[in-house]
Amino acid sequence: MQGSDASGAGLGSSPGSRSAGASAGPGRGMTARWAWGVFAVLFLVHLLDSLDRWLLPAVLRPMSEELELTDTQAGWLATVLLISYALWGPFVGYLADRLWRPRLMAVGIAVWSLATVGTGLARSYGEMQMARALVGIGGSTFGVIALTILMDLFARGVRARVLSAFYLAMPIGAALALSLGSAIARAATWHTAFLVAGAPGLLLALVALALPDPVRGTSEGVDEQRLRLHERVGPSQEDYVDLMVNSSYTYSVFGLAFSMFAIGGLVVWLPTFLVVVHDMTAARASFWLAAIVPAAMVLGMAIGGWLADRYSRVNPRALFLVPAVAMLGSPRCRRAAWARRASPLTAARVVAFAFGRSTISIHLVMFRSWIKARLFRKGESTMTTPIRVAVTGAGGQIGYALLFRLASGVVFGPDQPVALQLLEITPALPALNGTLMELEDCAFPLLSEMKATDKAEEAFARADWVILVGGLPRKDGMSRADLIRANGPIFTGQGKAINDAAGPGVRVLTVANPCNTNCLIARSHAPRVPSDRWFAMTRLDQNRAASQLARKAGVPVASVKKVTIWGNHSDTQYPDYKNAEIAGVPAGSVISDATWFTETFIPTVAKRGGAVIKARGASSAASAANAALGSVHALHVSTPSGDWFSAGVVSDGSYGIPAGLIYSYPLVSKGGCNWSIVQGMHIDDEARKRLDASAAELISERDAVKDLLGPAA
Ligand code: NAX
Repeated sequence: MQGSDASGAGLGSSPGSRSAGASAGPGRGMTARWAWGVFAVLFLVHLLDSLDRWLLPAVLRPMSEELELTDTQAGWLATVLLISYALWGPFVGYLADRLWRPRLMAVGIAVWSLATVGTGLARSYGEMQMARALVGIGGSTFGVIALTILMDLFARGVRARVLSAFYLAMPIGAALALSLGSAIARAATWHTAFLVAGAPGLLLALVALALPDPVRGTSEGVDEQRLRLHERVGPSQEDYVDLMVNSSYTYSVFGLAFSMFAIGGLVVWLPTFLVVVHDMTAARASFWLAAIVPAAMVLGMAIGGWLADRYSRVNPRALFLVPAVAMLGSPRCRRAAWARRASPLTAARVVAFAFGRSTISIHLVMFRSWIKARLFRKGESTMTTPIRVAVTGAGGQIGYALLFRLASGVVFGPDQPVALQLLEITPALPALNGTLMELEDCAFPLLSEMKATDKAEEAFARADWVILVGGLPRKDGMSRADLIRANGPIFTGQGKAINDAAGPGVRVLTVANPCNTNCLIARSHAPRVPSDRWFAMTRLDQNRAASQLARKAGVPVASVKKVTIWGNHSDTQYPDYKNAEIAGVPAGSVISDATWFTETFIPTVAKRGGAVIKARGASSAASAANAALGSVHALHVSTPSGDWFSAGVVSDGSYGIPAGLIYSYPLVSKGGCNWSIVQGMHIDDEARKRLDASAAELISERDAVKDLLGPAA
């Protein structure tokens, strides 16, 4: 677990850190210790909840015999509980959105504990049904509220693991019910077992009364003041309608409902089944179940949580796929267990059931994240989960030109809050703090949070975008080889930090030069970030090329489309004028001077950076910042039809370029960074030579930094 995430205190602060609003965390003055304290109480209550659920099946036979219940009547005792649980759930949700949740939860725990004691005191089937219905109501109150509290306490990146840990209470409770519960029932009576199980719950209800109530949604990283406002406003009817028409949500709910349908029957009848069908004694059945069920559940939960956390970084659908695979595997194991009538082999059945059960926690992580994001987007515009953008070298000249526009909303749109996580070397932090002050003074409504730090892991924590600007700029007279050796080492550490700390869907844009090779180095140290998430900036060259073409043709720059920069962000790049269009026709038809392209256009674009340095005494800054923001925006939105844009990406071998190089191609995006390389472009012999020359340069740069490349190279 990453420290700050796991702490529940969200993005922590460091000596060099400063926050414009509250950082992601439980809010209401809660610390990480409180978060884990609350977790411990909820875990214990959950354990008791599970113990009580398994106690009924553990003592079902002696109870049925004493009360002379038919199997149907015995089954109804569980059904009554589930019906009251399901019917009460929506009311609890409504109340939990409005009241102090720990108090509401304490009432629920008290009701169910008293009802458990009541089950032990029941003398008739009617009394027993009444007690079980109350257990359902109390359990539902706890179940609904506990999850909402946990998800407010712990950030998205660790939730699957926190929930998996929370659900570990289930196997322990089940084991206690099956072993101790049935032993008490055999040594004394089943009544005593319920009396013993109910009593500790009353004590825990008192403890729950003292728990703090975290601000709702705070772990999503939105400013606490805004969240409080949202708490007051509450969800609208439109939010619920949105939820209902969301297929991910509805499929998940149906999936859960069906899994509960299967599991409900199993839980009630498994001990009886072993006794009646497999001719086991009650003690032997309890022994096997008490050993196998918890082991299988622990295994399932640990593996399920781990797998989902791990693979959701690569593919967010893993949160669905892991439970789906587990559920699909379950019936096969079940059939195997039924076919072999040897009792220990029932383990296979139980393992399958437990594994499927464990994956419920993963469903829940996903629902909650989605619901929160949805509700906040629908509330007021500033309620949306912010996009976390980490910028390195934020105190430099490009950084200064970039941050204000980023915070203003031009990149991600007018409804999308942004959180800035800025990295600088330690000596540059004081100046960067001045920039933070200025950002604060701009009062950008979409800037939900910002911090500056000299620690890469902190800057990249949960980042959705990382813009790597930090590094030495090329000085007049500095060779490219000098620059490569000077900047390359920065990207080994930053690549590792991205790998370890960034969000699951992180995208990385490398601006610092040599940007293609720096991108290659960083990527080689971040094996968990897929290859389609890495970009090197050639947008500035694209913009320069478009401006040159527009100026030569005497048209507005907006008329110039389909400008491609092929290859390296260096003198060997090929600004492709042959496939470019001016006002919808090939650029070559509008500009008839063929020698201008080769003798003026290509060298001007390729050497523009050097010309700016000569003229200004410093490298391009505002135009570079503009290009960086343009690159991110182009990937974030859909590319307008009839156009494309350029960026260095990991070559897949398209256009004969060696796979794995960071090579600039023409790209189109479908939005949400879902991009592809434009295929089928005409490349004549002259263009071919230029494409290959740039690829050769990139290969030699790669060779020059071989010692800096990591495991994913
Ligand atoms: P500045 O020197 O103004 O800023 C660079 C900043 O990076 C400094 O504040 C420095 O303290 C910081 N820094 C250095 N090492 C760092 C590290 N290890 N971690 C975090 N921060 C670190 O340069 P600036 O003009 O902003 O240029 C930044 C980079 O962009 C340079 O490498 C430059 O070559 C590159 N450029 C890339 C362009 C492109 O089209 N891809 C064009 C413009 C620019 O030349």
